[in-house]
Order: sequence, then C-alpha cells, then structure tokens
Amino acid sequence: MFIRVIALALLFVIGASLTPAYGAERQITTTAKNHNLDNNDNFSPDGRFLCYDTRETVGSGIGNGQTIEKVELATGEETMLYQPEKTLTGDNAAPGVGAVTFCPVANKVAFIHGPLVDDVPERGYYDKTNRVGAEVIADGSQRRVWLDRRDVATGRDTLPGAHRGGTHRHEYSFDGKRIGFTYDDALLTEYGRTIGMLVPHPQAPEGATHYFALLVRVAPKDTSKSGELESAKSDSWIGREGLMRGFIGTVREPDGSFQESLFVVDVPADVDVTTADSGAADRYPSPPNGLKVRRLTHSWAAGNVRGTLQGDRIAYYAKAADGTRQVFIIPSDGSDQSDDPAKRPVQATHFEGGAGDGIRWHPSGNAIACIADGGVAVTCVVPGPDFGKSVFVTPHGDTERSDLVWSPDGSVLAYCRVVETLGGDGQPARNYKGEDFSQIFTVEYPDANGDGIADTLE
Ligand SMILES: [Ca+2]
Repeated sequence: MFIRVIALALLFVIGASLTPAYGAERQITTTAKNHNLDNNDNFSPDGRFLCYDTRETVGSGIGNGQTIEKVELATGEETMLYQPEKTLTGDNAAPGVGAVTFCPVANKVAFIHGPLVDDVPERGYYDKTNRVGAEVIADGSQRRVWLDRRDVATGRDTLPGAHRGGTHRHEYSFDGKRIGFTYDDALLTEYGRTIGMLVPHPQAPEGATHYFALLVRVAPKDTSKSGELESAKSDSWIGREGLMRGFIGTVREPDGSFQESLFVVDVPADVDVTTADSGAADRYPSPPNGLKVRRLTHSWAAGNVRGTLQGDRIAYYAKAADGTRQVFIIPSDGSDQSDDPAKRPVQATHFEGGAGDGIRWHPSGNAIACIADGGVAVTCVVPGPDFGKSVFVTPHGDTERSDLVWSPDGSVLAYCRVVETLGGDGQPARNYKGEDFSQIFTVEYPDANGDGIADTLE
C-alpha cells in the first residue's frame, strides 16, 4: 500500500513536470483561402463562432477582399456571411470588404465596405478615404445595411450625420450601442487620420442606420500649436458602455517636435450627436458638444490601446528602461504626471525581446494577453506579488502568431498562423503571390479555477 502511494506520487510528479505550460494548439480552419482575424472582436457573443475576412487570397489588401465569413469552432464549418455580387480585383479594386467584427450582444457583424462596382464611375475604386461600414445578420442571409452615409458633395454643407471619406476598424462598444472607428477625410486631405463614433439615430442620414460624429478634432498637418493633435488612431472603447475611447494621439510638443502619446476622449452617455458639425468642402467636421480629451502619458506610447470591460484600466505599449517595447497599464483616469503614484502607469510585461502586437484583456480584468517571441503569452495584472508574471500558453520562437483575440468568457484564445494548406487536389494551395495561407488556431486558457489568472502562475 505504502509503495503504491509512493509510486502514484512519483508518477504524479513526473507527469506534472512533463506537462507543458501550454495546452494543445488547435487548427480551426483548413480551406484554401486566407483567414484574417485582423485584431477585431471576432468571437460571436456565445463564443461558438469566429468571424474573419479573406483578404490577400486573390489580390492585395482589403480592396481585394472578396468575402466575409465565420467558422464554427467545434466543427470547423465555414459560413459565408457576405459576398458582393460583382468585384474588381487588382490595383483598381472594388468594392473590397474586410476587417469584420462581431457585435458583442447580437448575432450580427460589421465590416469595411468599399464602393459597389456599379458606383465606381461616380465614387472611384476602393481607397482608405472611400469606404463605409456595412452590417449583416450573421446567419448567412447576406442582408446588408449601411451603417454610415458617405456624402462628398461640394456645393453645399455635408449632410448632417454623414461623412466625406472613409471609416474603418469599426468596433462595437461592449453593450453594442456605439460603434467606434478611425476616419480619413476625402475632401480636406490636409487633415490626418482621426477617430469617430456611429450611433443609431432617428436623424441618421437617408440610407444609413447610424449618425456619424467625429470624436477628436485634429489640426491640419504641420500647422498644430503646442498641445494640439495632428492625428488620432489605434483606438478602442474603455469600459462596457463606451463612455471613453482610448487612442494614440500625435501631439505637438512645446519644442515643436511631435510625440505619440496615450489619450482618452470622454463621451458622456447623454451626448447629443446632432450638435456635431458635419462640415463642408472647405470646413472640416467638428465633434459634438460635451466631449473632453485627456492626455494620459507624455512619452512614446503605441497601440492598439485596450481597455478593461470594467473601464478602470487601459493597456498600451511603451518603452521600458532597457529600451524594449512592453505592455504598460494605467488607470483610465490616470496620468504619468499624477501626484498619486496609484494613478501612474506600471510596466506589466518584461519579455526579453519586447511585447508583440495584439494586447487583449481577460474579461475579469485580472490578466492580459499579447504575442511575444511569436507565441501567445498571458500576464497576471492583479496588484500584488503575481503582478507582471507571464507564461506562454502556446509554443514560441517557432513561427509567427498574430491577430490575437480572447473569447467573451475568457476560456479560449484565437489567433492566426501562416501554414501549408492543401487544395482540393491534395497539392499545396497558395495565394495570388505564391505564399501560404493564414489559418485560424485556438488554444484553451489554462484557468480551471476561473479566477482569470493562468493557473500555472498561481
Ligand atoms: Ca486561475
């Protein structure tokens, strides 16, 4: 009996030491096309599906994106969610669809949609200043609505609630009521990229479901004064109700140089978007009344910035003392110049080669994930002795993983990997420039006790 206990204990110890710190990677998609998660909110609200686009299959970029699709994790079954009737490919492409994101509270997706082929003579080809958001119910019925209205008429003011360029990286707030995006104006191109918001509204311009409002007014390029912004990008909602949008601003410093720093724009729940000015041919749009832009850092910062569901903290990239790029965390009402140390940024990751793209929060707010050394790493961010401890949940140093996304319940991480793909003839299938396709993979988050912290770090 005693020997049996010893033997069992030994087996247990050996077993534990041989168990890798990561679970098995699982390849979800296998078909001969590119599967791009694009760092959006790709999980369906119930966590059963992932939406993706298929850019880089037949031609370059989103302009040559042909389809919007979803895959069921359990079966690998792919469903076409949207495919334009006619497409043009090559350098002059249309319409171009891509960058799809799931609504967190309904079975629908939003994505970038360039001009319909029939509208190309009037609107031109796909371009960053020539695209809008489209939305379809994610059941394969392909019924499309336009989220925003593009209006580039020059003989009068822009229609209220419309814009004059291109919206992209559409992102629903966690409660589904607002859609954030980055924006490029087509009429006044001396203004750089900035950010805005779409809300469903009875006064939305004809043909669109949502009313457009700029969130950050930028100065024309090379004209800003000290403290003014010339661009806003890498933006994301902070908190469930979308009352804050974090972004990276390019700001003019007192010495005349530019700095990229972390900002937040506060967007109150009762903001009246109809107080926004939609602009004219010679007048850039202006945000609605009641917004407030706050600068949180004064040194280099980068995104995409990501906020917690609770809205209390923001994760972003900044430089560590050793010069590497790492993930930092700051309270959403904090500042690197605050007198209160608790309101200042804290370095969360300490990866030797720095932190890669794709910061994501566990829904508990207790952990973040990002790519590092080509693998998926998770980091405990609960204040205390475990803060900043990281563990890889996939292999690393072997190949590149990208476009990380965490399921709504925190149990699964999904990402893309470029792997050899076989076509229907059993031969390797490759994209238009002879490269292997990107496929979707998942790994389970090792958190059996459900506290949001990887069990191997506890
Ligand atoms: Ca745990």
